[in-house]
Amino acid sequence: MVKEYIGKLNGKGKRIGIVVSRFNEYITKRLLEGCLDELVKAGVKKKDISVCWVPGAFEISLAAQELAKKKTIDAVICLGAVIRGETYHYELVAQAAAQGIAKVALDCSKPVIFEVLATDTVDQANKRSEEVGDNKGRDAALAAIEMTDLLINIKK
Ligand code: INI
Repeated sequence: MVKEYIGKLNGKGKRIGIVVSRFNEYITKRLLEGCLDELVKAGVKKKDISVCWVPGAFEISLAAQELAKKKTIDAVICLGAVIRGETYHYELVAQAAAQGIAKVALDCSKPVIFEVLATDTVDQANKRSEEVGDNKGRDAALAAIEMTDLLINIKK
């Protein structure tokens, strides 16, 4: 008999930290709204959600690390928007965010969800953060809940 571990999309009792960057706030605000809506729909209580704002995507991993270290947080969701063309150091910011966030997940052994959009254009970023329609903040919420549930089941 094969043993299978799965994570269910049940947010009941799950405690979620969200780090969101102010840079390109018109995009990240919509990611946050989609994320919060999906968390609550999945059963996460508002009192169990903490939101932490940082200046830009580069700063996300440090705040994510501090949240992930807390015993009262089960998973951290990282939301940001890095758009090519706005700066020559696009690659540096996007890569630092991705690597930093991946490191926090492994160092803290907790789900740390990466939803820092990295797009060529503002249009592409808009299409991934729609109020109604595609919104990567919603996907991030579901990934956080599934991974939190999965880790609970693996550790049983
Ligand atoms: N931060 C972003 O979140 N998105 C960007 O597109 C971006 N660009 O293009 O520069 C950006 N830069 C700021 C960076 O994240 C830091 O806040 C800043 O370098 C201070 O450390």
